[in-house]
Amino acid sequence: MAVISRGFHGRARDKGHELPPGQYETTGFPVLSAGPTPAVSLDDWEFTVRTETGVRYRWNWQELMALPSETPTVDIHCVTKWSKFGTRWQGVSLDVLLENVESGAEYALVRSYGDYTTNIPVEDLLDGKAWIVHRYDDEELPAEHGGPARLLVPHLYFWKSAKWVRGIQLLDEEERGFWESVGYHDYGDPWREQRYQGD
Ligand SMILES: Nc1nc2c(c(=O)[nH]1)N[C@H]1C(S)=C(S)[C@@H](COP(=O)(O)O)O[C@H]1N2
Ligand SMILES: [Mo]
Repeated sequence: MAVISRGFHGRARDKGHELPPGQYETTGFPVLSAGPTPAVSLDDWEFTVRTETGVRYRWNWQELMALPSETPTVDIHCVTKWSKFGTRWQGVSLDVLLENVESGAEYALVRSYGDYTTNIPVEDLLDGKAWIVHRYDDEELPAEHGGPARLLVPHLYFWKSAKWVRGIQLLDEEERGFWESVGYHDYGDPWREQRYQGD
């Protein structure tokens, strides 16, 4: 007798992709920016990690390019309810960037050129879950999608994936970012539908 798992049949699956609750699939790539697209030249670009004790670690563009990169293909989920399956990126894992950073901090506040911020627990940046990406679909990352480089943290709602990333501040206590301080969820897990504070 065939044993069929109810869970398997009860879920909408498309080539292994799954939609979190309340989301719909889009095949386009919407642009969502809270302000103007900042112009950052590669000569001036730098990425800074600042620890809870004030120690700074910096990478310029050449130094970022010299680090080993990965090519994650991931599904992304925006809190405005679109999801996009199978997006292809190239960038440096945060495991590589944070490897030699001495810190015991649990929280991170990610900062962008143009002053956008978002808060993420440090553990959600580690173990292959987050990248600083500089290429999308085999091309340089377009400025409207966060080029020269953006954070990619696909297991959280896409507002956590800060475009035009310029640094990460490590903190002992959580500080809220741009959307979190106006009511969006501190963590933002799409699978638990954590859209707003209190969800
Ligand atoms: N710096 C910055 N990063 C940002 C945003 C922003 O307004 N500024 N918007 C966020 C939101 S709400 C989403 S859904 C994604 C959108 O990325 P996209 O424009 O490449 O689709 O970027 C996130 N990162
Ligand atoms: Mo979003």
